[in-house]
Amino acid sequence: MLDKFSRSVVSADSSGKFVEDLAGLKSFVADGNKRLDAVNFISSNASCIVSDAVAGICCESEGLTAPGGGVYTTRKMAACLRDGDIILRYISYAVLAGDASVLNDRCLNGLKETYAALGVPTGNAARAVGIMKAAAVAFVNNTASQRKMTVTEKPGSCNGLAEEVANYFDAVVAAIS
Ligand SMILES: CCC1=C(C)/C(=C/C2=NC(=C\c3[nH]c(/C=C4\NC(=O)[C@H](C)[C@H]4CC)c(C)c3CCC(=O)O)/C(CCC(=O)O)=C2C)NC1=O
Repeated sequence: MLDKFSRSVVSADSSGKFVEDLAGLKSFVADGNKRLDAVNFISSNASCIVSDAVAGICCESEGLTAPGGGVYTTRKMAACLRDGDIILRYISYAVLAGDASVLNDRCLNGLKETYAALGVPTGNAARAVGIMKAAAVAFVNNTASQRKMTVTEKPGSCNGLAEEVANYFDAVVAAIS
């Protein structure tokens, strides 16, 4: 697993250079509190984010809860909610580290094959990830209408971080599609 610092060292070493991305590392440090707040905001709303996404796909695709559907039986529904939780948790690790390697190596590696083997509908799974993305981005930007946090930062100051978070969700969709 790499974080923003170890990633810089590994890539400098592989080309035999000193670390050059010092400006990038400096802003990573400077934005540390924003990053911690973003992780806190995502993780403290995790069950809401996940259950809303799974409820969303069930409303949109009624076949999912019908006999033979992807979440038919409480066992499968529980597995689906758990997967949403796992994915969100690994994304929160990536946000903390400022690097996607923990998400890629420990969560996404082989997930597409697992879903194919079990017949988990990846289109619906990708849609659930998309709904989680919209919610998480709203939390990071502090625009979630019902759950605003009191922060000293100006509105929009977490745009860059929200974009990074969005990219992690996009990576999940790409990995299972
Ligand atoms: C380390 C990280 C990690 C990941 C990523 C992981 C995923 C994961 N999801 C699984 C199953 C599953 N995943 C789902 C998920 C869904 N079904 C749907 O229709 C929805 C679209 C979707 C929810 C959004 C379901 C229903 C199963 C059970 C499938 C079955 O057994 O038939 C399984 C098979 C074993 C099990 O049932 O526990 C794995 C390994 N496990 C891990 O340990």
